[in-house]
Amino acid sequence: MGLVTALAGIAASQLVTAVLRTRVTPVQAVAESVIALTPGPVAEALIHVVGRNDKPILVAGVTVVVVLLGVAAGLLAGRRPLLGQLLLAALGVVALAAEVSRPGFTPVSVLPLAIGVLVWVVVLDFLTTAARARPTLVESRRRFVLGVGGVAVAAVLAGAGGRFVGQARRTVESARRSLRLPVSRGAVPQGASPPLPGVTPWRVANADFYRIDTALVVPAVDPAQWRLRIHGMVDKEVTLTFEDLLKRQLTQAWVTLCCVSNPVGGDLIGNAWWSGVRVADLLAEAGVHADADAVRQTSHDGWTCGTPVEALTDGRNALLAVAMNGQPLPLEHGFPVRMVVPGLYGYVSATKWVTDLEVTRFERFSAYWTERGWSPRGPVKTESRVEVPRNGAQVRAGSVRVGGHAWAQHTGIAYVEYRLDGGPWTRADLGRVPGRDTWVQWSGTVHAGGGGHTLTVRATDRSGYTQTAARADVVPNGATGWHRVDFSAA
Ligand SMILES: Nc1nc2c(c(=O)[nH]1)N[C@H]1C(S)=C(S)[C@@H](COP(=O)(O)O)O[C@H]1N2
Ligand SMILES: [Mo]
Repeated sequence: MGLVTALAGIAASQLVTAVLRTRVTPVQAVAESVIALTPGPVAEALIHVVGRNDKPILVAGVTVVVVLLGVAAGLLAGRRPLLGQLLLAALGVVALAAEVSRPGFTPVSVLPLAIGVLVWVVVLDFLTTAARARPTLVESRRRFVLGVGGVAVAAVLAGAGGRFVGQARRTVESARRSLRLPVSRGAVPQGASPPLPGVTPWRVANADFYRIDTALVVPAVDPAQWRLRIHGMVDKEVTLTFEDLLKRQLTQAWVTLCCVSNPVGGDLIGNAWWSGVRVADLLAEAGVHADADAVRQTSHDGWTCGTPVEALTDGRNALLAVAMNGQPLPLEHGFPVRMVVPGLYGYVSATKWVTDLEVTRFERFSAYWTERGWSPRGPVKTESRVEVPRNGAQVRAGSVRVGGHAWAQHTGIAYVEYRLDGGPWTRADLGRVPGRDTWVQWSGTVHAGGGGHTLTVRATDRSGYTQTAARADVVPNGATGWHRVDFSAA
């Protein structure tokens, strides 16, 4: 009885969410609050790394807890109906607190929750009354069973309906499909990839591009509604529509984006051809005050980060990007507009679904990840990794081809060296790159006799810095250390 009640309420709130197109369902709002309230950099590091996987798990977890509490309320209501109702009401209050604290909250967002709780209270009351009728009377038993069955069926229907009825996402997907942007797909430079199967392609396809964000529900931002406001320490505020943005001079460039949470040898990195408007031009139009040193960026879903004014105005291709590899940004990667800044980790620069740029000073604010123990400034560290052979691979003894990627965005890679076991460092062949802002593919050959081997790689950037062997954790500003793989030859 409690189970049916809980499911009915959740399903009803989901249906109302879908019909009203509010941003998140009450359950998702609670799950988002759980993320926001998780204390300590370690817990956050976990969330950051787990990326896309934590979300369905978390939402499922919250659903299970709500359902269990519903069962408890049902059991309670069997004896003390008022207590059962009170438990449900308390649950409603927790969800309400979560919703109010979420970005994009409007009074309308309360409706799904209100209707969900109303359904709970009414259904529980109906079922307890039915259960209390004399069980000896066949008639009332049948009525009870019919009641439970009816509510269960209605709940399933409402839940299913909620998934399909007028989702905001579908509207935005179709707006995205009908966009024709004046962008090119970008040609991969000749010689960027040495012929070595098993190495990640130099251009990472949109569908394969890593994804990191805190959004439980991918924001569905209609380009017709999108606005970017530039304000704060500026001579004059600027507000742009998507159309305004497209009228500006477009810049297109290869830029490699990576995540501060990428462990040594990890794959939270991708390279793409980005098309967008230079942030420097827009900031110049607004007139940045001389004493400002930071831009506080805010996304549609309330995520924030702080970017040095210098990185946005020093001549590099810091872009408000509208396209990725010649396509409008995928929704997951920030449609309709995101920031991309060569040389900075994503957590301090690459705001997806960006809507607000406040020119300010670093000491005046903290941002989403800096509040959780990560550094306010996040320049990319010089790194490299082995992709061939894979760790644990078995290869034929003799001459073995090896390779991978190295990166030091906006500094550039000077050379890459690899070493078999305790042998001498050998310089790798480097793929051709268009500039300093992308990763570089490296390759080479080692002579491996039968048995176990270790291959180690290290890169030196164009400032003359060679990667340190000292291992540092990803918190607070990026991992260091040499990547090595173990393989065996026979
Ligand atoms: N709105 C929003 N933008 C965001 C984030 C986020 O959580 N929310 N995460 C940032 C981080 S930590 C990274 S590494 C990049 C990842 O961009 P991608 O998902 O397109 O690869 O987005 C950045 N932009
Ligand atoms: Mo990140």
